[in-house]
Amino acid sequence: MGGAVMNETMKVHKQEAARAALELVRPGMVVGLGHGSTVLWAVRLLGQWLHEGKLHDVTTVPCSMLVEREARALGIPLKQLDDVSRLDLVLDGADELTPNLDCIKGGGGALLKEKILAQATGKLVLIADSSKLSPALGTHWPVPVECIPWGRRFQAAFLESLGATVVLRRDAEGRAFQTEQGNIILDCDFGPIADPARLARQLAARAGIVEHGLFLGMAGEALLAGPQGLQRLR
Ligand code: ABF
Repeated sequence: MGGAVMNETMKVHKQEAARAALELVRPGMVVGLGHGSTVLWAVRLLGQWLHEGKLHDVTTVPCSMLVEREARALGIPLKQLDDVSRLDLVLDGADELTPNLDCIKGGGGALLKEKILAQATGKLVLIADSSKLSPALGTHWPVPVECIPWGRRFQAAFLESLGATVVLRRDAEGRAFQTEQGNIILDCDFGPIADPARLARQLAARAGIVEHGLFLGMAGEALLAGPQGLQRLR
């Protein structure tokens, strides 16, 4: 399948997953918004539904400036996390996920604030193209590790000692990518990870590592769209 056809097909799947997630939104809800293109499709559809009156009285809490800009441009009510007392639902994407809903996130660089949102709600719903489903985390996607810039070479050496091939994430201009918090990201290719929980503990214990992209046991549901239609994993 050619790249353009693949992209168009994946776009349709992401839109399908986003639509299915919006069916979970009820009037009066406070909904956290993660980052990524699938969430952006949900934001665009939410804006349309609010405009058409299909939905009303929804407040969103975006976790990235990019998604916040899109929500604001569409007239979607939004608040900062510290201005709400609860998050009824969080919609977010994933880079790779396993059938038990563990996932790797952070391909878009927003993993820290995404994980804050994920831990602030009782209902994290992942939305993705079904191609993100994998037998083991790390099969198709590196684990993003957000570090403070100071001492990054020592962090890279530590991550290599855990078995990773480490790449400093760069922006389009070739500069070290900066997260919204001013940190760097080391993309760590471990290959298929036999014990994600153990790796997560090792990463969390390391001074200088701010956050990592292993989201384990956090999602309550995943809506995956693909050639076989919509899959709902719980
Ligand atoms: C965000 O969405 C990130 O954690 C993840 O990297 C990205 C997935 O992007 P997309 O929805 O564009 O596939 O949640």
